[in-house]
Amino acid sequence: MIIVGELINTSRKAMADAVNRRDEGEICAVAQRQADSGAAYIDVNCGTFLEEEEELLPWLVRIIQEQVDLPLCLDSPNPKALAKALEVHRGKALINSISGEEERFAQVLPLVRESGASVIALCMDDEGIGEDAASRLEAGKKLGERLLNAGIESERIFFDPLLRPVSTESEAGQVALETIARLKLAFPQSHIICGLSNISFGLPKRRLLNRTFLSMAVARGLDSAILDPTDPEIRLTLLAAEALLGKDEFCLNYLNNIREQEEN
Ligand code: THG
Repeated sequence: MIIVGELINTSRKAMADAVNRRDEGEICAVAQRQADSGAAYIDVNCGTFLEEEEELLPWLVRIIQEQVDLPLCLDSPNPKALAKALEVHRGKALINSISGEEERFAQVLPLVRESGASVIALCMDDEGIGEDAASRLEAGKKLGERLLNAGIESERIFFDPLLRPVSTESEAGQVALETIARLKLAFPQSHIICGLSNISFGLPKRRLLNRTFLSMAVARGLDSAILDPTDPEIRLTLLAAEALLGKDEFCLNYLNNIREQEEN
């Protein structure tokens, strides 16, 4: 499972405050905790700062990569902010994101090509986000084919079925699960990712909903997620799901982790 740490996002009040104070110590500590918890990428999103995003995103990339030796998931719909962040990013980033929207596709594709980064491909286009799995899959397929035709290798593409809150869209979980299964068949070499915590907006016991959905999604082929890696329950759920689905030979990873816990 490729884990992307979600905590450096200014939609979270604590992070908005830290960025406002330009509190490098606090921001880097949050990055370090996620790295220590097994994140492969650290998501960086300062989208709530709108006007300042083009300055702030590269600043965050610089200070975080001085602290942790990990690639970052550059989370912005603004191609200029992405370009400036890529200029200072070390290693191969994960660009979050491209979509089938014509303007966005045209502006983000050159960044993917020139940087050699991987990219999150949102299953949507100028028609918006489809209501059912068939329309999400269609948008995802078209986008995937355009990326492959542009020379982006399958392994660099992370499809995102787009997870919506079940509090306002009861079918959102089901639609995403079906889309994941069908994306997996259509693009077996690519990755499938989702922003896990979206599912539980507006409901109590969000972590319960997040980790329950995670195990269902892993069963359908999800192999990457933007989530809070510092939540110990979510890590255990992932270990259990992978063992139960035959993704952990002889359950070795499960056994080793449980033993480690018992020793502590
Ligand atoms: N797909 C892609 N990228 C994404 C998302 C996605 N990036 C953003 C988001 N969705 C994933 N990241 C988060 C980060 C935080 C939360 C949800 C998703 C979250 N935060 C609490 C809140 O806003 O209520 C935090 C409260 C707080 O601490 O203040 O839920 O789907 N490609």
